[in-house]
Amino acid sequence: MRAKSQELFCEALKYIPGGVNSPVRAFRAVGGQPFFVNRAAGSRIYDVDGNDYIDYVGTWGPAILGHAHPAIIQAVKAAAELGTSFGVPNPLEVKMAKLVCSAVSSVKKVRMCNSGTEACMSAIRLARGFTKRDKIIKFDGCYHGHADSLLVKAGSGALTFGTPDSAGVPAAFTQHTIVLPYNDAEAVRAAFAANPGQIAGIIVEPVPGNAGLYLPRPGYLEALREITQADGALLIFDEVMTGFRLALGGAQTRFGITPDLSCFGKIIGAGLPVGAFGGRAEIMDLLAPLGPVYQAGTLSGNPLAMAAGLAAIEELLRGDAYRKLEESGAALEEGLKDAAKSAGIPAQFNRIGSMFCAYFTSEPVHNLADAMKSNRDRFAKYFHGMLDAGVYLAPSQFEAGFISTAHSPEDINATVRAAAKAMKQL
Ligand code: HOZ
Repeated sequence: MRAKSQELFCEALKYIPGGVNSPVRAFRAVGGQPFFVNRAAGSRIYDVDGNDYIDYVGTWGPAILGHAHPAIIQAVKAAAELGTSFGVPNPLEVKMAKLVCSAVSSVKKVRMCNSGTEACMSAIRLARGFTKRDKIIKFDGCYHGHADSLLVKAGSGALTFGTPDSAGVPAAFTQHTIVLPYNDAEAVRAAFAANPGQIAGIIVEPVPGNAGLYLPRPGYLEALREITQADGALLIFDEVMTGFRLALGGAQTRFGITPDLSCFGKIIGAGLPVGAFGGRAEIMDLLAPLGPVYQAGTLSGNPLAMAAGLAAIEELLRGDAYRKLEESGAALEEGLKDAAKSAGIPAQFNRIGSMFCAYFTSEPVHNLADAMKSNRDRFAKYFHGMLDAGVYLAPSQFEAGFISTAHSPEDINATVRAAAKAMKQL
């Protein structure tokens, strides 16, 4: 059925570790082999074998407008005609910085980089430089990219493949990382009480989307804000997934919290490699060349990436994208819940806006320990059932799904029909 993909994968295995350039793509968590895609448009991706799929991975978040949106393609083409990289400032960087600062009110200054990993790594360095403290708090199951000090009880591929604490990271590099359960404000209070004046900051995905998806309990993010403020530590929101997705101003706008620093990626580059971090001006001004915290990048502020991101954000500003995403999300949630119920399968469907995740457990999922109770064999069967019906979900229990504005009501209905069939076979 996917002979060409199989052939490519065999070839890839010879030259690329595991045959993939990012581990979750290898399908190891669900079994089988990845398919190879050579085209994507709107809500669909097309494999080299002539199959198409309704896509809920959306290139892991960036494709909020669907794939190959005409405004983005046009912007990238126009930028490419003028040169692919300059290594000196370009006007699009200024436009992007202004746009980010106006969309996210906590961000007074912003620096562009090349990935979410870079953004989080740099924000942590900046927090340490600003507070002159070493310790940081992260939460288990949260994933902030693959920088050494953050690969502790990490989510996403690290969790999927059972290496949440990666080999190759010296213990000394993570000795200042305190890991706590998510959604437990008392644990945070206790950590601050045990380490007074020593914690540089908390880094948190306000809505964790790298162990599936779960939501902050009412008051939890507020507590993080209050505790950090009282101790002189910084609150860093990793909005690589949620930024420009849950609202133009991200999760922080949706929940009404003002972090000190925020990290972005994904949508802000519209599918080109981009990250960004920003926040209070007096903190950001510690970055080189103004201050002593070093951070740099040859391709940072790349004109193609800026053009793509600007086109995406301008498109989001223009339409009623967030209303549409909410409607599609609600319809999908209702349909999938019904499908599980009529199949008699215990399942939790967590969703916020256009992000979602199904867990196969009868208990609500609020943190990593709850997420781990999901029946992963069942998830793998469900994944393949959906794939066979032409619906592509992330090939791991520990990833979120993403809906785009290109997903039509027909796409959602087709997905619900596929789920109803797949769930009956679990
Ligand atoms: N860590 C990414 C999702 N949370 C996966 C990236 C990829 O495989 O492209």
